[in-house]
Amino acid sequence: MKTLIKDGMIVTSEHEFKGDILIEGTKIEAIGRDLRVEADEVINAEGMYILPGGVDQHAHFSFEFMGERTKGFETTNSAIIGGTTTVIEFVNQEQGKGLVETVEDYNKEWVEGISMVDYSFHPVITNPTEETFKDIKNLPEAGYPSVKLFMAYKGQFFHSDDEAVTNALLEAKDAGVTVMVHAENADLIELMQKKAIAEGNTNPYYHALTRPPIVETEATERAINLARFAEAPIYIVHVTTKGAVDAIKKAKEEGLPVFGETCTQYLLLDKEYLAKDNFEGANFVCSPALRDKDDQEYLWKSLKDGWLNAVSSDHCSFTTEQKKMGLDDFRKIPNGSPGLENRLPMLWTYGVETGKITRPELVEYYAASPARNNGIDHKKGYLAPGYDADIVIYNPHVKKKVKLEDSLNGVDFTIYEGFDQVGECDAVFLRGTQVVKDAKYIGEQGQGHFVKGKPFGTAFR
Ligand code: DUC
Ligand code: ZN
Ligand code: ZN
Repeated sequence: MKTLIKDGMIVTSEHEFKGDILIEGTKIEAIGRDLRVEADEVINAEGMYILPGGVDQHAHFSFEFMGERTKGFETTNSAIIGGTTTVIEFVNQEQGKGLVETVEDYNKEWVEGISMVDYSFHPVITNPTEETFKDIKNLPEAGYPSVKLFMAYKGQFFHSDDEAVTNALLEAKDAGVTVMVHAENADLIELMQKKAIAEGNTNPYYHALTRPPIVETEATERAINLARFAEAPIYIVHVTTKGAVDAIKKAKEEGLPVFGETCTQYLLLDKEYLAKDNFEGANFVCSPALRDKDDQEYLWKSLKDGWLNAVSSDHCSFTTEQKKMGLDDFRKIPNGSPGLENRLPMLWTYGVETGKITRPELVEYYAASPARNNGIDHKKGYLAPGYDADIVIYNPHVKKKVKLEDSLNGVDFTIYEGFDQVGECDAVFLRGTQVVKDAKYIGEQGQGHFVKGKPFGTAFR
């Protein structure tokens, strides 16, 4: 089957030009002006932008918080409708199992045959034993060339101390495995949380007040120092605040291999959303907490200046019912908010349309760079012959508002409700198969494939 997409504005991470793309089977066969080829189907993309399918390197379809679990891969059509064709999922190590074993079992039970998006995995260390650290060197062969540790969340089974982070860094560096950390100071958070609760401050707003920017800045600086000690690269996930960006910037200026991403919600939302009435603020409880408008501006600038190298979603779908677990105590509100489907349209609307980033920069942060970071850039994140035909045809003429009724996130709210949206994914192709048509999802459950990542991603290059 050959499909020819004609006369669209093709956007790569370097430039944009008017042209055609020929898909043959699952791959991009050719790109150019006025391709003179026979095709089974010809799509006129005049007036549209053609982007590579997005790669979201930070998703939680299986996050567990105090026994509550997020919606799973049966809701990954929400990724596709938002132009993301590959997600990389964090999988918490199960007690009594190794990292590779955990991911393989998780894939079989929860992902394979269910996912609508192509996928890969980041194992998360929860059992910091010598055996676990030794297992890190087996990750590249299995195709998961990264490992994550949570410096936050004291008392939870997935919390890691500095010793664990350092051991992971020491073990990962020769194997080309990228160590990712969620950097927040767990002790400081606990101290502030206890004080807030003792003073009777139980509502969601205190989630933000007890995780101020300093807890992230301090842990980011510490993580960088642990990497400096281990002489290993490090990747800081969901950077939200000026102090943390500055720590990364300073390390880069010293020549250290330190990298970081931010997420859509930290670019668009601020902590006042947690003050919404009727416990609605709980929907905006994620960690790190939402910050202030100044931080948002600094994050946009940091993308522009190259201090941060990706924008992820940190997609994490808990329902309002699940959030109610923390009705009387904000510490029990499951952390996380959905947002995969909004990542591209919000970056377009609030980044490209406002001139904060260019279209090629958008492609870099939402597709190409996350593909390189995770060693899948031989197949994903680019529009070029030989690559998987993961393609978005973006219609920039649509103007609408984000509404729950249009959402596929599987829960009963969206954190971008009422936000203006410029443009939408008119068509999406996943390995050559059309899975969005006329802005509607038309794919099938189980169409997603595992993507094997290669070691020595960006952090090592
Ligand atoms: N933060 C969240 O908000 N959700 C999932 C995990 C995390 O660290
Ligand atoms: Zn995190
Ligand atoms: Zn996360």
